[in-house]
Amino acid sequence: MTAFKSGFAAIIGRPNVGKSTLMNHLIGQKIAITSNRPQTTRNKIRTVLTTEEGQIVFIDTPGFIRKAKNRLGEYMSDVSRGTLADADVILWLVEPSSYIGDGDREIAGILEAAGKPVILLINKIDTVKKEQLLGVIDSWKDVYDFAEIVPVSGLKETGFPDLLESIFRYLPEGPMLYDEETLTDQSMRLIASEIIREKALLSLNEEIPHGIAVTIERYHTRPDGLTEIEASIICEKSSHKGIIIGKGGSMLKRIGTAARRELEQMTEGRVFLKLFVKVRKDWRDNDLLLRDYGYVRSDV
Ligand SMILES: Nc1nc2c(ncn2[C@@H]2O[C@H](COP(=O)(O)OP(=O)(O)OP(=O)(O)O)[C@@H](O)[C@H]2O)c(=O)[nH]1
Ligand SMILES: [Mg+2]
Repeated sequence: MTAFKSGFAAIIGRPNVGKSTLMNHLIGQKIAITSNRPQTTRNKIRTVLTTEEGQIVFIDTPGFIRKAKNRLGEYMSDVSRGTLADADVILWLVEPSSYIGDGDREIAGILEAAGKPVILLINKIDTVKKEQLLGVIDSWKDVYDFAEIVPVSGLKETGFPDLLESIFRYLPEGPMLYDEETLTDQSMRLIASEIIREKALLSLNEEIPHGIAVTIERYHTRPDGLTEIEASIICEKSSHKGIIIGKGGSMLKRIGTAARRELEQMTEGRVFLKLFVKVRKDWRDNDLLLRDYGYVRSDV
């Protein structure tokens, strides 16, 4: 019997490479929202995987961006960088492509300074042929002094046994950090706000999704099991408000129905969801509003 291990594995990389999808599939439950739009994740999200070998606390992070366009972007950038200090091992996810951009080189520089073991995860290998993959590994291996390189597909759950084995190699011996049943540090209230944001991201086009936040005004589970949720979708302009509500309320209804269905699955009960839309001009550059919406610097 080897000793029980425990520690933190930070999941980092450029936007949209599949960090949140990978984490959800590793723990076997959707906790972090995902979408095909870059910069979906805005905060760090901890989830826990407990096996016989040990306990891995995954930390999902916002994608690394080179230049933030507003205060929210700066905040997200700080969250990503700040996470490195807490990690025992860093999982750097990349697309299965031989192209290595300036953003990737910048990440390599940041990791150099952090001085932690880094496992390169070549993700989304379901989208490339085996022959191509060898070329991709070859292009990446000199970008950084990687502890290991592991090809995976978060979506198809390919390469997971190898990945877990690699992660455990870099975790110290230690006790359980969370009790065995714990899956995440996220409250249901927070998860609910994120699910609503995800459905808005998926339903809306163009620039609007980046400018929205969701706040939960009321979250109450009645004795009969029905959960009542009132939430506001915050946007930046009144023209956006019209689009979010849609013709005769059709867009808001679509977002609400999709969110309610997923919330009902999660809570295993009925959900009554009431959505409002509010305009808060330029909230992404307003420190007070950022705090109100859960982007709190002291948490970084
Ligand atoms: N084919 C394929 N698609 C994937 C895989 N993993 C993620 N995706 C897709 O890639 C897109 C981005 O996934 P996310 O998990 O939201 O990516 P992320 O890195 O967390 O993105 P940010 O939070 O914006 O930084 C989504 O459309 C996913 O469905 C994979 O293994 N294979
Ligand atoms: Mg994400």
